[in-house]
Amino acid sequence: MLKIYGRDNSINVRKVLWACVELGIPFEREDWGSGFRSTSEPAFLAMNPNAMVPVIDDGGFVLWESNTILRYLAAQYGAASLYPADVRQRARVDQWIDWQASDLNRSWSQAFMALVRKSPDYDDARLVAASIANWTRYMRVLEQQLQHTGAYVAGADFSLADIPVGLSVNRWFGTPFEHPDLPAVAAYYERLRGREGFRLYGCNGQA
Ligand SMILES: N[C@@H](CCC(=O)N[C@@H](CS)C(=O)NCC(=O)O)C(=O)O
Repeated sequence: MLKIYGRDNSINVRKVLWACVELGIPFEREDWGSGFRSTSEPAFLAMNPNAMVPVIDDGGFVLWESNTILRYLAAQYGAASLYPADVRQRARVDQWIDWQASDLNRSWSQAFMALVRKSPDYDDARLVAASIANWTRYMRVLEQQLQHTGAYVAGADFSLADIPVGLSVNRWFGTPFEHPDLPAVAAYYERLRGREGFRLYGCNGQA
């Protein structure tokens, strides 16, 4: 059975858990990471030298990096609807997965660490304001895209990209500051609530 290593309050672990629900993959999970077993233990470092969760072990095939894990699971467990075989459609899904990891995810870190984690190391009002401004700029890009598709981030159908992007929208609404009105994002969030994977793993953690 697929083994998942990582605490389920981590946004990156929750991506994998949500994907397993979408793909109907049974799994076992072990708690590792902040608050649980340390990822600096040699046994964990042997699986992921970055000391980060999630890691999966699929019948001896060990893999880390959450978005790579999503792509692997979709390809291996055959949900073409989540990760299309058509090269251009697949590239569109990849575009939004990579955008979430490289741009959106980076934009919120200062604001999230200060306002949700309440970490004194991040408590700099000027930097928090800059982070919110940058985060909002990316969320407006998402708003525009969702207005265009009228449904999901890569088009009319739910895809693998909606997992990282949906978790990001959860983080947006869960971070306390004055949010601008983004009606297509709000409607998207409601649409995601209809999915079992989102209800189970999309909105239950803090990380
Ligand atoms: N690029 C990595 C980032 C993973 C990451 O940042 N994981 C965090 C939790 S969200 C972590 O392992 N933190 C250390 C810990 O929990 O001990 C991925 O997407 O898998």
